[in-house]
Amino acid sequence: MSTPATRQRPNILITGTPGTGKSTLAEQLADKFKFDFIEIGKIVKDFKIYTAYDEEYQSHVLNEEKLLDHIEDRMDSDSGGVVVDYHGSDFFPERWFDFVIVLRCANAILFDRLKARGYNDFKVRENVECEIFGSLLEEARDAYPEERIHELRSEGPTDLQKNIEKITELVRTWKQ
Ligand code: DAT
Repeated sequence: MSTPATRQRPNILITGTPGTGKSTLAEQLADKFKFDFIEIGKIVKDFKIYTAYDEEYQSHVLNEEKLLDHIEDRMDSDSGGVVVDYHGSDFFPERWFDFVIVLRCANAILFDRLKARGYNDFKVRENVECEIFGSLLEEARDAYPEERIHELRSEGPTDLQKNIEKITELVRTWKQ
């Protein structure tokens, strides 16, 4: 069983409302640090780790237990060095993550991104409301110690660069 105390490299969770830029950031971080990238949404689809399809949300309902089993060996390895991207945080074991990055985005920008993705009106509205209420930040705060959580703005290319720099610094000074 791996914990922040036993890990050689940190594990990073990138969370936030769909469309806030998680996979964009996570991919670049994994590439920069030579970390493994676990894109939960892709794994769920590729390995059919869901219980049903929700027509209204136009998405699969995640089988959380099966997903945890699927990634457990990698996440519980003391080598660490994993970037995980998911729009949820509270069902992962708390010990798995050294940094929990919560991306935030202005409603109008998020709206345009989700529309561009072809989401239906219901799904766009649900996600924009989720962002307005800060639901994913609250979820992270309920599940992880405050010092591991970093709320970062993700609205434009400058933010992306700043966020990469900020997380690079966190990784560099980790355990110092
Ligand atoms: P998520 O993985 O959270 O669903 P994404 O990484 O797929 O989000 O990004 C959604 C869209 O927004 C995509 O078209 C890329 C764009 N995007 C992401 N981060 C951005 C940023 N910092 N500046 C401008 N556009 C960004």
